Amino acid sequence: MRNTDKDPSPLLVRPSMERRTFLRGALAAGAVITAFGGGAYVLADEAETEKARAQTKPDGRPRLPPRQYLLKSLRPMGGTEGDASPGAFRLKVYGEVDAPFEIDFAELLKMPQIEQVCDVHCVTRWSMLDAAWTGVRVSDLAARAKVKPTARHVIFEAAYGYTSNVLLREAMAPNVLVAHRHEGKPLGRPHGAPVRALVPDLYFWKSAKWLTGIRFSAVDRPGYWELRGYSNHADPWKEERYS
Ligand SMILES: Nc1nc2c(c(=O)[nH]1)N[C@H]1C(S)=C(S)[C@@H](COP(=O)(O)O)O[C@H]1N2
Ligand SMILES: [Mo]
Repeated sequence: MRNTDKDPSPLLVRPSMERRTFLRGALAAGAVITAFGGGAYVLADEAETEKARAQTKPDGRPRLPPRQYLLKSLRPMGGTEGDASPGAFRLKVYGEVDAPFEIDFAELLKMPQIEQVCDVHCVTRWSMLDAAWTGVRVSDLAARAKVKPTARHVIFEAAYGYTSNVLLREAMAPNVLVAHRHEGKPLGRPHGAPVRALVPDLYFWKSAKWLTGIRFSAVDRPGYWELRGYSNHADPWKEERYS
């Protein structure tokens, strides 16, 4: 499989970090940066960043993981887009389960809907705080599929073969969703419309856009970025960036 050239993937962005740091120093906060091939994004101001750095999460971890800076909105990071129409959407939930199933968009909306505000952290060092999302808990999908006790891993499957792997234990966290709304609107196409995974506590590449399947597995299956030098686990607070 391939990702488009346009994709400012972690791999492509990594060598340009010094330039990014330079830009950050050189530009006024709030400046709209139009990145080559990557879409526009807006930096948060220093005051917001300092405020976030001073905060801690309820479990004592700092609000902002090490060496992250703030954006005011998600930065579209590219990837090969799937079919964005809700009408075409099917989600396959299968693998190490007793009751595999497939649902369409209308059926997804009939499941319990979670509205949550959370932070996300990209390995290219931007974070976005307090983003509003709506979706269905992966744990609710797992319960419906009757996941077998032998399952240990969740593989998120997306358009054009993109996958990401998450430990089952971590994917069952209440803040892990398949999300279809962001900031009060249907998910935008660059952000994975109609449905993406949302795993807020791991680097954002685990949050597969244009989601097509959730596969439960007894064995681990490193995904697209995990096979290309990125951490298998991807905990932003431990700075698990590369493998
Ligand atoms: N299907 C798919 N999902 C993907 C990617 C991708 O290339 N393809 N990129 C990942 C990466 S590296 C990041 S940082 C986030 C970016 O999400 P955003 O474009 O909504 O900011 O999506 C993740 N999900
Ligand atoms: Mo990323």
